[in-house]
Amino acid sequence: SSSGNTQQQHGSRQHNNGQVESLRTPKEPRNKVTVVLGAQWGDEGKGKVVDLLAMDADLVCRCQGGNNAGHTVVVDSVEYDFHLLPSGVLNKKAVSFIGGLTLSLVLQPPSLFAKEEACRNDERDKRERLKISDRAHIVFNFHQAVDGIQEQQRQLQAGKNLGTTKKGIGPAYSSKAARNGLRVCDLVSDFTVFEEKFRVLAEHFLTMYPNLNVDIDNELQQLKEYAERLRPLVTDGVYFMHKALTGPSKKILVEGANAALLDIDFGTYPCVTSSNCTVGGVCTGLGVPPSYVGRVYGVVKAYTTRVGVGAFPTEQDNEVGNLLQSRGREFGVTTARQRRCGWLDLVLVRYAHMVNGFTAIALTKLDILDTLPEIKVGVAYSVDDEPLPSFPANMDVLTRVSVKYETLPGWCCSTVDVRCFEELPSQAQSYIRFIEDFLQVPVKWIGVGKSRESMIKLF
Ligand code: 2SA
Ligand code: GDP
Ligand code: MG
Repeated sequence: SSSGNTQQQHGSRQHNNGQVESLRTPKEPRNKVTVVLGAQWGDEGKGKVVDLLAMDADLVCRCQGGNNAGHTVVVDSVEYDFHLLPSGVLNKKAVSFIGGLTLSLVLQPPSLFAKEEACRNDERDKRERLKISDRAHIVFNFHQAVDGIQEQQRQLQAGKNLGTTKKGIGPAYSSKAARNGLRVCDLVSDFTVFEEKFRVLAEHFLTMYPNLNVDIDNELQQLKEYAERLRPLVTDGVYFMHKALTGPSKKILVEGANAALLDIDFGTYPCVTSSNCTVGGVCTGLGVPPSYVGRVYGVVKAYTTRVGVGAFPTEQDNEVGNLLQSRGREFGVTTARQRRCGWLDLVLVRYAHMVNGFTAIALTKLDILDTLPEIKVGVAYSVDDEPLPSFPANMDVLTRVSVKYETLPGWCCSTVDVRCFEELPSQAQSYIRFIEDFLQVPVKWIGVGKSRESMIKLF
């Protein structure tokens, strides 16, 4: 019997060896994700690019930020604004996934249940088509109220606010980092435990901000209701993504919100948002291993805009800026604030490329430049006549840079009906080629209007 045992052990060892061998054979990641990221200060037209790519996607994910984002999609002359749901939700075949972002459950009514629901059919459809990660952090009423108070305090103390969207993003991410935040998994578990933690968190903010107006009991009552509405949509986000990445062939899209220069680590700190809006945020927000990150598309507006406070080297506080603002209808989608406008800053976009490693670029709003006889492009920075090798970390330095511009001829005719590169006026073609040469990244799409069709595909 002892020899029988040996054989058995030997046999199983051989079997294990076979498994080990096959584990050692390198395997290509199965369903890599395609990522769409803002390459400037936001509002580059990410929503439109995602909508276009989502037409044949199976899964569209948001991975960071919150309802500070405002993404516009125009289909059949109907304009949709998305704040929390991915812009791919218009494709009824795709599943929308809300991953590691801050989920606003601010009352009356929370964005998630508001007009975005209008895009959906019935309750059953919603359950199948919308999934929310159990690891998403929740933005509560007091987070939003504190955002407003902090902005007031910044203005009073240092004379400088950040120009936040006042959606509670900063305070909610602070709770996350302080490790007393509450997540979706807490909300849909034992409500008594959730209630206890919620009261502690609310009291914590009340201690810091005694004038804060919080109706804890009322909010808890509402949250209990929301928990029931959310429960069918909540899923283990990491396992959900793992199955999508390693299961049957799927087209997966990730929609970045905000943009590289608003990234908490790589943006124009402190005038930034509180999440990682660069490519790393895809991995940390969704639990996607880096080897599963496939194509990374940077969305670049043909000029630059910024909403909110902070340095903006190519800003044109003059007729050019006014023209870009009015022709481009540059107003915030979430707050209706007027966006500041200026020339395209390639130093900045090149910096965004250093961090994100763009596969290709979607250049939007080229049509807004149609009436300009000359177009300038920022190509280098210097401070006190000293050229800067790259994009400075220090906002005070960025405020003082002088920009070296290249002046390119305009085309002074409409591009809105153009649908292929060769039909663009030669000056517009040169503008695109200049950008590609400078960045050493190909331009894959050119936007010449708001609608889904107004997009020239180059390759
Ligand atoms: P927050 O609210 O804490 O994230 O604000 C911090 C900074 O981030 C900027 N930010 C944005 N910039 C451009 N677009 C955003 N979304 C909306 C839009 C903005 C709007 O699509 O138009 O409606 O005003 C967005 N969200 C945050 C913000 O201006 C602060 O500088
Ligand atoms: P996002 O936050 O990056 O999704 O961008 P927003 O939706 O906040 O802002 C972009 C605005 O530009 C929206 O009003 C879009 O409808 C519009 N838009 C996008 N691409 C183009 C384009 O190529 N031409 C024009 N004229 N408008 C565009
Ligand atoms: Mg926007």
